[in-house]
Amino acid sequence: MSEKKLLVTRSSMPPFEEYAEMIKPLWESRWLTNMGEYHRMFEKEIGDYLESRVSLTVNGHMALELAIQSMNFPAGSEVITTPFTFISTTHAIVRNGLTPVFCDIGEDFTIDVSKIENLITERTAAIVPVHVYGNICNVEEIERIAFKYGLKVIYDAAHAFGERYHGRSIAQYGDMSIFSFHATKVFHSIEGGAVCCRTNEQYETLYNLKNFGIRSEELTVGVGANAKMNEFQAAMGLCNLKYITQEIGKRKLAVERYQELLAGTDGLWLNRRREDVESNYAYFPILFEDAEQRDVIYQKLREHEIYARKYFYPLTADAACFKNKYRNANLKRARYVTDRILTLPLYADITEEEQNRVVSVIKEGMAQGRMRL
Ligand code: T4K
Repeated sequence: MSEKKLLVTRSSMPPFEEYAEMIKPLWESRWLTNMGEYHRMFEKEIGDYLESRVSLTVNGHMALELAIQSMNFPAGSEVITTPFTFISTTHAIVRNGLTPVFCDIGEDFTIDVSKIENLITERTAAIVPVHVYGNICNVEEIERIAFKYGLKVIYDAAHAFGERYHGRSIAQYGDMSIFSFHATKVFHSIEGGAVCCRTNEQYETLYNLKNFGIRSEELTVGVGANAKMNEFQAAMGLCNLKYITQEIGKRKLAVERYQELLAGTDGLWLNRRREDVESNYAYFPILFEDAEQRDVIYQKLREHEIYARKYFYPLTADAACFKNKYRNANLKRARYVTDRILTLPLYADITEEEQNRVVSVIKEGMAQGRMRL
């Protein structure tokens, strides 16, 4: 088939000349990393945008791993989290020597807050919820539970860049929130991430953890990793930040168009967006009533060079490296969703023709009913 490949997403790029201009001085200064000028500028600008004190990191995963590490939980502590996420969330917990306790998800694909309290033991130290697809968790209820039991909350907000809930930046929730600026995200710095800190002390701890604990040539105050963002990343972030409103606006139109085209399709549910959330339109997941049909249509789309993705299948609790290793609650809804979910191609400059192509394969497949793979 000679159709053009449609991938699940496509990085947005700033005008080439703008980035080229931006990185030119680096050939002169030869200062490429280790908290250079662009790092300082980007940390400030992104902090202003997110309305939070921000510590930049090399990627979103290290942001989460170091945010958790900065809390100094006793080894073996339990962390209540969602299994319906990218594998990074669970890895960040496990790589800190902590035990993930998987909680089921609700209708909106985020952690089911009504199931959290039953999972709390004397070893529970924290909750790591995920604003999956940019769907905002029930932050009020999570805050209430955390306060009642003295738990920390670290939000994996990798998908939620730029979102606001009741007018307040989503970066401000929990004890910390982390973002990913990966090339596939609504906003990116090639690779990159950020930890949103509440206090100066948190910010300084993060600084040590991402910079070997080094404070000066002769002073190393603690054990740390190397998770610094470099100047090329920061320059890309600064360029892309100028276009973020435009980027989100274009995605909104594309999402609304998918919604119109797919509304009312028998056997399909679309992601519901809340009125009280200013969305970033990060992903376009669709949920099939019939699990087999999801797999058939996934395959059909591929035959038409359309690479929708099963974000997120399998559940992280069922990843080969974690299966049967941890105490799992009843993950009934999460298992239902993971077997039926598909995220469609979505990016700022997706064309109407491309969207039509995606929708027509899906509708044809749905009309034919179950087919053999
Ligand atoms: N927490 C959550 C909830 C996350 O979703 C993620 C990352 C993290 C934490 C960790 O953040 P980072 O450390 O990654 O900053 C992709 C991304 O690599 C990953 O960042 C993202 N979540 C995850 C949901 O998606 P893959 O394995 O699906 O990527 P890949 O290489 O298959 O790319 C997907 C599509 O994106 C490609 O088909 C085309 C497009 N693409 C990809 C790349 C690499 C581009 O357009 N440009 C590119 O440079 O994980």
